[in-house]
Amino acid sequence: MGYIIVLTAKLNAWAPSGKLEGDKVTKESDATIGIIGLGYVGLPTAIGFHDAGFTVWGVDVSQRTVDMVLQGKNPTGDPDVDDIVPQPGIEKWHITTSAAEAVPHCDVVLVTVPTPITHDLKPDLSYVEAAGRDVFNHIKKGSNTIVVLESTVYPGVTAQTWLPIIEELGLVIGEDVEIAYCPERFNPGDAAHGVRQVARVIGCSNPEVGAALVSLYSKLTTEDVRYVGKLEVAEAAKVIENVQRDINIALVNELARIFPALDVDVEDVLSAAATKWNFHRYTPGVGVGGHCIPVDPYYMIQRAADVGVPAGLITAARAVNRSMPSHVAGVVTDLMWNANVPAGEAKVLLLGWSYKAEVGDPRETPAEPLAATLLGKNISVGAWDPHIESTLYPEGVVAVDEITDAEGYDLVILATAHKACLEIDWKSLLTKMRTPLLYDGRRVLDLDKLESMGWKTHAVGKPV
Ligand code: SAJ
Repeated sequence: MGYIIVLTAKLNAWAPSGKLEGDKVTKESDATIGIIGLGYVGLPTAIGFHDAGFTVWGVDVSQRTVDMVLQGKNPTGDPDVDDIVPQPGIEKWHITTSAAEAVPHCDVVLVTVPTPITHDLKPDLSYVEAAGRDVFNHIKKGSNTIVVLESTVYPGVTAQTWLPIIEELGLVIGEDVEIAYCPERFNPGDAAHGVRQVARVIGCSNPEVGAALVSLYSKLTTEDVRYVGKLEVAEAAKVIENVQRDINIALVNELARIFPALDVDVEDVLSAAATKWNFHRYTPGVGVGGHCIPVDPYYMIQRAADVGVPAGLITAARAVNRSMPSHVAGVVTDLMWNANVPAGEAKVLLLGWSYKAEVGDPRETPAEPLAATLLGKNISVGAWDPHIESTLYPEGVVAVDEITDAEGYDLVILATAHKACLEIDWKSLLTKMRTPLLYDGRRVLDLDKLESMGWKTHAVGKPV
């Protein structure tokens, strides 16, 4: 009976209705939410629940992150978080490096830790395991704390990773702890799709817990929140959302290699096709970066391999997108040789380094393999990105602190479509170029206007 009373207490704490019949819990009871991992996902989530009126305990292993958040500063690279970090001294906002301190206070603990891939492209679940162990180690017996994984994984990870730990620690599902999965689903650098504006799905083996979490997350976001059944359904939904995106981008990247050979600009073709009501428009580029799209497909590939089912399309899409940096490096090398740039003296300037516009995040950025391929051809590489700290560039890449310092280059590649990159003084840069070659790696520049200025313009998917 203890279980039902405890869970009812939690249901009631979040239920939009009032007191439950014959129950001592009132609507005003204040659920406390723990968030483990205060990165791009965790910190906005913690802030969102705090703004929704909950008491929040935020935990991060990084003392630097904890110190910055406690000072009201934003340790992530997402500018949308800059102005919303609660200021020192605010109520119901507790930030610590210690799960031991935080977890006993929490009714629900959300785990928002990285799920990267290893160097040999396998899922790395070490953060999920470590965070789970840290939480379960400090759960009070009989508390029926609900622990929710939000990180992107493949179907089965939550149960396979956490249930053995729960059993090892002698915890009882339904009395001490419940586990659930609710994928994070928002887009860094896109205020329109923050934690309070995106639809969510909840997976859990216990429908009552699923209902409680629907009620909880409905206080966080204005969009649809639904219980979708067992953990694996929600885990699969999130990973295939990003698999689909990777495949769609791979299609336009493959077309960006085919159509120039037919003397046709792929952008003209895509724009024409986009006049059809159900054609989904994507844009070819120097490559696909970030901590989601180029990573998540490997989780699905691994899971399919585990059960002996081929994932040829998903694998092929990854191969196409991973090949774009070297493809672009080959194209621009030929452009420089054809412009009689002396071998061994060529200098290339990358405009933008971050994996996508308006964020300062170098994770899996295609700029890195692009630069490495150019350096491997004995071509010097400089990079200017106002969103990236100069210390983050890999060895061999010259950090250009001010775009006005850039001179003597033979080719400029727009690698990231930051507004700041698009709006540089192109005339001034042109006067400092040794060879006026320009390559639009994101198909966002007005090439005709730049040609009229004196640039020799080229672009991904455009016939040379
Ligand atoms: N990219 C292209 N062509 C496109 C779109 C993107 O080359 O048409 C490249 C980008 O330059 C970047 C990479 O792909 O290097 C990923 O871009 P993204 O726009 O998908 O941005 P992400 O990685 O931040 O993806 C997030 C994801 N959100 C979550 O996982 C919760 C993704 O599911 C979203 O669809 C995406 O934001 C979004 O923009 O909606």
